[in-house]
This record gives sequence, C-alpha cells and structure tokens, in this order.
Amino acid sequence: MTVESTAARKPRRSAGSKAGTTGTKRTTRTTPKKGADPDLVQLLTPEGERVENPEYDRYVEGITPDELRGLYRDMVLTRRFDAEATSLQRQGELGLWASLLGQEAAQIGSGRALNDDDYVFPTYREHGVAWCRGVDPTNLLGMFRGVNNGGWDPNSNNFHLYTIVIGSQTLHATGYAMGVAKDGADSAVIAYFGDGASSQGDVAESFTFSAVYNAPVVFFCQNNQWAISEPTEKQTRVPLYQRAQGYGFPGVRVDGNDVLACLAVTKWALERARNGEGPTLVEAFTYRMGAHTTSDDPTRYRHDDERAAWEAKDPIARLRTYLLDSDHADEGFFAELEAESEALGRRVREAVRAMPDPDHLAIFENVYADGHALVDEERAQFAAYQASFADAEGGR
Ligand SMILES: Cc1ncc(C[n+]2csc(CCOP(=O)(O)OP(=O)(O)O)c2C)c(N)n1
Repeated sequence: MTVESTAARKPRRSAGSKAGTTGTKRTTRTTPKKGADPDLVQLLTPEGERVENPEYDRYVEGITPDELRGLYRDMVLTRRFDAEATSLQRQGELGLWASLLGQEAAQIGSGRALNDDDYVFPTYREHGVAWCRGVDPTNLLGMFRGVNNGGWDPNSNNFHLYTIVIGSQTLHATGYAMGVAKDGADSAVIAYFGDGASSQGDVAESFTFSAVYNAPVVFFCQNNQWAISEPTEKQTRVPLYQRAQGYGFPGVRVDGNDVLACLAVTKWALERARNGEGPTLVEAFTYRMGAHTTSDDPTRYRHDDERAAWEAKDPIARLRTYLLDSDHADEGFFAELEAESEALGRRVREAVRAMPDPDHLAIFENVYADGHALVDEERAQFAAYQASFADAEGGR
C-alpha cells in the first residue's frame, strides 16, 4: 500500500462554535410535532417555529440576528438571480439554465458553514453555494451563455468548476481530500451531488475510498426527489443517508428546506472532517420546484399537488416568519432587500446582454499547460474552416 492510512494522523482543529444565544421572543418547541419524521433533523418548522435539537443546537447557538438576516438575504438574492437566469434563457440570451428554485436553504445553509480554505466540488446547480463562495453570478451565466470556458478560476474561491458528468465530482473531491490530509492541512472538502447521482458507480467508489483513507470530505446530497423524470424510489430501496452505514461512516438526513438545520448539520460534518474523523454523508431532503433544466417539462411526469405540498415548506417563507416573530427583522429590512434584489436582477440582465461573443479559436486554449502539436493542428484546421465562410460571404 503506497498511500498511508490517515486514521493515525494528527487530530485536526475543531471548527468551534460561538458563544451566546439567539434570544427569541417566541417560545421554542422542545418536542417534535406529532407526525414529524424522527429521522429528519429540523430546527425550523415549515411554520417558522424554532425546534430544539440537543445534538445540533450548539452549532447555531451563537448565531446573531444579523447573521440570520444574512442567511435570509443570501436566499432571496440567490432566488432572484436564478429567476432572472430562467427568464434570460427564455428570451434566448442563455443556451440553458438549471434552476435551483426550492433548494436555496440546502445550498446557503451548507455554503455558509464552510471556511474560506475549505474546497467545494459542485454539480451544475449549486448557484447558492457559488454565491456563498463569492463567485459572481455573471460568471455562472457566462458559462450557460457559452461565452467562457467554464466560468471562473476555481482556486480564486476554492469553488471548483461546475461538473455535468453526474457524480464524477465526488471522486475529485475524495482525491482532493486525501491530498489535504496528506498535507496535514486542517481544511475540509465538500462534494455536492443529487439523488440521481447516488446511483452512479463514481459515488460508490468515492464512499469506499474516502472511508478507507479517512478523507476529510463531506458528501452533501441534495435529494430533490427527482433525477430529471426519475423519482427517488427508482434510485434506492433505503433512505439515502442510510447508505453511509454500509461504508463505515455516519449519514444524516436534514430538512433541506431549513437553512438553520442545514447550517448546523454541515458544520457538524465539517468539524468531524477537521478533527480527523473522516467522511460524512448529509442527505438534504428537499424538492426541485422547477424543471430539471429549461429543456425539461416536468408536467409530463409529476403532479401539481406534489409541488403544492412542497410549496408549503418553502425555505424562504419559513425564515421570514421566524425573523418577524422573533423581532429579528422589520418591514424596512424586507423592503430594502426587495430593492437590492431588483437591482441584482437588472445588473445580471445587463451584464449578460453585454457579454461579447468569444473568439472561436479560444476554445483551443488551456487544453494543455504547455501546448500540444495535435491541438495546434486542430486549431489550424478550424481557422481554415472559418476562413472558408469569409470567402463565401465575400463572393455573394
Ligand atoms: C454520467 C452521466 N450520465 C447521465 C447524464 C445525464 N443527466 C444529466 S442530469 C441527470 C439527472 C441528475 O439527477 P440528480 O443527480 O438527482 O441531480 P439534479 O439534477 O436533480 O440536481 C442526468 C441523468 C450525465 N450528465 N452524466
């Protein structure tokens, strides 16, 4: 065996949690509601009521009203630019868009749990996580417009490029996390993937390797109930989070529409990674409110009443109720945010429309660090092909 097991390496620094209390006016529920799923970690009910949780409360205990408003702002702004992107695609300004509608809490909660030096491996739908990492939304849209070669420099924000090959990023994350451990660094890695991706061999391999090498990685599965038109029951016979047990690491199911619970559970999982306790699987139980992408029509395979049931669990509405009931925000805050959100929509729209078409030959750049004869040959062929059109236009 050439790669040393990391089980014996030095303990990693704990993420720690801040002191203090949220100090709400409203009484906090200490027992789960009748009929509540006992396996689901929830700190904020769909009605906006704070529920006590002895295991995970400590990860959000010190959260300030300002930070709570920050989580709300993140979700609202993310939803706003996501809606703008959908409209831009409908107007022919983007080739495609994969909306995150409904998944804001899962993404903002987990994204805000990360430290700057942690590393993120996303799919193609993690616009909320990108926002938390400081990736400008226009970079995401440039990619979906097809005018940049991937969108951003992954190392600027420790946010890897979007990955379309389902599940493959879990292997990239595992390898990266094994490297982090070998370097003795105290950062953690998080891989996002969907319920559909959980059926991929790559995901099974990454679970095996990360467990055996005790890699500091969090597998964050957004179970949004649908993999295009395939429902979750076509992916698994057991709840997804329970799969982790078979690989030898813990799995937990969190209410993916509860931003506080997602924040707390992800902090816990990251803390485990930093402490040298290895991988964790977090299943964020949520719902894809929109289409799979703008190329999809979900009315062909699912019923409106299912969507309506999830609408009642909206992640933004429940935090708004909580903020108002606990006097952590007033109407002035919401009005200001509304204006900020409209300004973001305008900025994104104008920026997308002003994006220049790329030089077609730029696609041959950055294929190899030092260039390659075959790429040079292909570039020359393509340049000649383009030039042939110029001749044709000139002859008209
Ligand atoms: C290896 C591979 N197989 C198939 C596809 C086509 N495909 C694109 S998205 C998708 C469904 C993914 O569903 P899920 O993992 O649940 O994520 P979601 O889109 O719901 O966020 C599939 C099968 C692909 N991109 N890559």
